[in-house]
Amino acid sequence: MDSLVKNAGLGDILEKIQDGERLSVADGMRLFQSPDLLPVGYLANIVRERKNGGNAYFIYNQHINYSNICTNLCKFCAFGKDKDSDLAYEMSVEEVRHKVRERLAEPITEIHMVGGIHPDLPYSYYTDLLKIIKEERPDVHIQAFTCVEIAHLADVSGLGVPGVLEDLKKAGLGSIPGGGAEVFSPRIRELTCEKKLSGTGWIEVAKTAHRLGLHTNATMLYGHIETIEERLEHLDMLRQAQDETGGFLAFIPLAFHPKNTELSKLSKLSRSSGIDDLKIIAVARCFLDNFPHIKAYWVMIGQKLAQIALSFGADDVDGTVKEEIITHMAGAETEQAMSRDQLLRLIREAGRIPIERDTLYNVINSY
Ligand code: V47
Repeated sequence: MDSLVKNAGLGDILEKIQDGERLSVADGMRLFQSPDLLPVGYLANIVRERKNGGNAYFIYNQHINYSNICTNLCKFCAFGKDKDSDLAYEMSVEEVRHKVRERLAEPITEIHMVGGIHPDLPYSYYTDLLKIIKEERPDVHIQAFTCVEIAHLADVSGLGVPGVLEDLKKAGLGSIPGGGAEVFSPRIRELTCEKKLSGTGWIEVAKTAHRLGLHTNATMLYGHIETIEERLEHLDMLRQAQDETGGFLAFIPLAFHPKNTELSKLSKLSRSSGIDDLKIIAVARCFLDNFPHIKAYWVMIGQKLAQIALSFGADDVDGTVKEEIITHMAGAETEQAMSRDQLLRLIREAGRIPIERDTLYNVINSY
């Protein structure tokens, strides 16, 4: 395989990776531009193996999207709706309690909860959500509110970002998911989500969370109008932030799903290819040398490709999920949930050891 990598003109990058040397942005560009997927995957697999050995992680989790009402109305999003839309919804705190209660018999360790940027819900609604989840399931880890929602809540509460994070922590927040990052480039934000928190704003919220002891994840929404330069710029900003704080747990590339989105009405866009899905995971694994985990989120790329991604740099496939709305509103054809047995099979068949983890990657069970 080493000769295959050299024949692909990537011999110097192989040497860097073998020596544990950091890749430059130019190296990352060459990996993206390489027409040879297998050598890029091989490089990523070296990094994955060094960091995570034979382990591949999953989690028993539940997703709750408390409301899709959103003032940002990003052009790539089919989930967010105007308050007056027929498709708008908003769960009451008691409805969220019910959602948690109806699954108390399951060994759920994480509740992943995000929503839109709501124009008029009071701050107490958000702290009440956290409190009632903890009342129903005291031991669950709540991973909730993207950096974009946190910035919004900092405004609504008047507490500022550090203040709101401390307050949400007291109410039960355990960590912050990676959504809302999209592509940090001001050009992409201007064209697709001009009302949203800026890329540097997103990074600042994440770094503030890290400094207050809250871990966060990071995502990148790819496969629409972004260039590979903009992908690398995004990854570089994440790598620099991680150098400063060390608080990111996982990077999760999110494949753009065009159905029902404004962006697909403006220009003809199709789903990302399998090659691009794998390449982005592999380049991220090679480039983000300070991220412990790269997640192949099966909801976005399908169970089969997520399985293969475990040989292209990914060491995590996310979890049971149930039930996913954001990507399904945009045309995802994947299931809305996976069982633990299905996840075990997916991972075992990929030649990895299935590790059920909690949100912070503590081992719950090694199978
Ligand atoms: O923030 C919106 C993205 C995100 C579309 O942190 C879209 O572990 C594809 O962030 N096609 C929400 N993606 C999902 C998310 C996430 C999911 C699973 C695990 C974690 C984690 C984070 O989905 C949004 C946005 O970036 N999104 N619209 C779309 N049409």
